[in-house]
Amino acid sequence: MKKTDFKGKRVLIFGTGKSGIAAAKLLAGAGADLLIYDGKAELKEEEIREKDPAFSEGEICIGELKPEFLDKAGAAILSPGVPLDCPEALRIKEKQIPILGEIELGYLFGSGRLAAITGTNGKTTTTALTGELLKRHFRDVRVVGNIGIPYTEEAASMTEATVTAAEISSFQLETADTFHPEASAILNITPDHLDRHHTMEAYIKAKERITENQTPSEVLVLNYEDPVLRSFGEGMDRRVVWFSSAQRVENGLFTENGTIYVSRENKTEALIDTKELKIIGRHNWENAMAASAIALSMGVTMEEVREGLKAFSAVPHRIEFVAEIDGVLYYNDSKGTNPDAAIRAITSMDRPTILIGGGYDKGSEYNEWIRECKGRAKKLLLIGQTREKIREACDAEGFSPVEFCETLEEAVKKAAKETNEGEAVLLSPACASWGMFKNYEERGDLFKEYVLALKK
Ligand code: UMA
Repeated sequence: MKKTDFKGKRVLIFGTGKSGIAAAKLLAGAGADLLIYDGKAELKEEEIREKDPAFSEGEICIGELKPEFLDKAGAAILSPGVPLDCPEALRIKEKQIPILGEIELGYLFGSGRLAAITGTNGKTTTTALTGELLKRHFRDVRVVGNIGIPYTEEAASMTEATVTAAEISSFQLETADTFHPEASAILNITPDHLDRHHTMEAYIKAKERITENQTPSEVLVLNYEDPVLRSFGEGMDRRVVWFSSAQRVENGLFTENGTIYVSRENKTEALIDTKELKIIGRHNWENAMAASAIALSMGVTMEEVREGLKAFSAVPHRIEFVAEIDGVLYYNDSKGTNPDAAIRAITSMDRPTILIGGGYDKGSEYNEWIRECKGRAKKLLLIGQTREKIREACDAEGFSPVEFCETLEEAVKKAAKETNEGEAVLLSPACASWGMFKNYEERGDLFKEYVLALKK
């Protein structure tokens, strides 16, 4: 579909969260008539109207999707959280109503140059960092997508001079059809969101869609140490730029003896000593290399990249230092929403740690995470739906002690009581927040609130 196709068209907005609100605003501005739908039966019409002025007009349907909406709609915009195989989406497809993801819509209305980043872990840090590096060189830089700023919120005000860094999740890639970044990156692929994608193959396929519309001369940044990505890149008709934290690569970036190097056109140049980075851990060197690869490919200079890397600090909720209370360090890793992210957090800790984990069940396996906790976590406090499943993994792996808590607040208080000076408390759930919290931000913010309350 084209931008102009929306004028006078009735468009079904599926989902009334951040993406739905931004898409509704954009489309109302483009002269579309809105049909607003949310499947959450508990919602009330007034609640939706009050969410944002964008929903003050237009018909609203909640719970069961009424047939009239399907009869009237000329297109449907899916929020990322809506699976393509849910009954309502299937009904929309059956009626042959064109389905566009919110990202696709943002892309259609946006302008300028675009870099897109995906991966199981590190994509928020890498996207934020890419944005910072681009800002050193370009005047109008936008950072959008899964990071929390919908693409559709920024799209209308973009110009040809705009340069965008977009964090794109596997959910968003499922419905991104003509989406075409000039540079893309896949950071790593480990099991996540299997409740939504059902199989690892489908999850990998979704991630790989990020480069689908790129041409052979366009840049695809890939992690050389990720077996899935290595074989994907080796057969790929793209300008592949590798990064590796373990060995030298040609035409790419690598880390050797604590220094990040850039190798291109038969020349290898030191970029930065990793000690100069404010973000810690090997996984963050990888994020820094991926962001630098994108920025360099878009015209940012080595010196600008170096300065940007030095200035950048961690994003909130990602192994974020919260406070030191009675000699105990508190870290918030609420964004550790899958086992692989949680492994990165626990392996970054350099002192005995009480770990708070558990949450919504996405169908993940926890054994590897628990193995990494051995010798690092002195105790595991579990909350949420996955408590039993994680305890079973602990039993299987011989990890103890483990205790259940009813709430996050109870877990924080218990952790504070049971830690001594020189130790740490880490919230790194390995699970999504849904069910107990609105999102990982709310979970992390509440954690920080409970921790700071210990001071009083
Ligand atoms: N809804 C339905 N039916 C469904 C699913 C959802 O009606 O089957 C409705 C819900 O009732 C709710 C609305 O849709 O009213 C929520 O839509 P949403 O889940 O897409 O959430 P948004 O607020 O639009 O936020 C989305 C992303 N959320 C998800 O992908 C789940 C945000 O990523 C993103 O920041 C935002 O768009 C802006 O682009 C969050 C996330 O958890 C951070 N992402 C996952 C991750 O990082 O692992 C992929």
